[in-house]
Amino acid sequence: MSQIARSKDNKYELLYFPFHGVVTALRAMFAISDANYTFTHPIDWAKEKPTTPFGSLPVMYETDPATGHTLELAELSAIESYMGDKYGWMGDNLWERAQIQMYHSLTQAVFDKWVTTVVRAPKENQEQMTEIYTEKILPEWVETHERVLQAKGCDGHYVGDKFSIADLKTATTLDNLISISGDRFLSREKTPAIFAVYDTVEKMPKYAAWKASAEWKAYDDVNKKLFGF
Ligand SMILES: N[C@@H](CCC(=O)N[C@@H](CS)C(=O)NCC(=O)O)C(=O)O
Repeated sequence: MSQIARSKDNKYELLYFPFHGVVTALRAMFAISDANYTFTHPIDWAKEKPTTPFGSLPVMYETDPATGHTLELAELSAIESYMGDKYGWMGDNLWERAQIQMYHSLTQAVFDKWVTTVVRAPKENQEQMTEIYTEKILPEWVETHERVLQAKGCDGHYVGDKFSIADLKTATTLDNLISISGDRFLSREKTPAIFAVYDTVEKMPKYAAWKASAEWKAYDDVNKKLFGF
């Protein structure tokens, strides 16, 4: 199995629903890599659910074309770190890797909290939960990340001078956070260091091409229809 995981010629399939959901950064990882990949979607989720490792998506399948053996990996963070390790987006040493995971985890958490506190709240509680999110949870993330990135010198990266999965997670999540709160907390004037990360990622040619693609736009349209952003 670890032999298969080491190969760079493998074919990847990323199974997830036909919207961005939680995989905006993960899909971008495939798009900016040179991996041979396809994005697939469940046809009948109720039937397919029990066939996945933990009854949820995303799931990544990685096949060695030489042997036909397939590895199956679930859990968003595990897949993102795995791709990050494969493609060199986890820093240059153990400590950098840990720092990258720390910032990546903080940003994944601020998105997950939106889903758990607001999106999944009963209709009658939604206004109150939105207020808790925008008054407390989101400003805390903004303050922490702007402070950390300012201290580092506003250079467009969380760790070292290289692109990492922490940079990508913030860049992709920022679009959602701005949809939620407008420019109340996040703007080029108020949070220049966070925007330096955003701009650095947006300028990556393969990322920009992916974000401009019809495939990305199709996921975006469904996302907007279902979740409003
Ligand atoms: N812990 C999982 C959670 C993923 C998750 O929440 N997936 C949702 C879609 S965003 C899902 O599969 N929902 C369908 C279901 O639970 O039946 C991860 O990090 O990958």
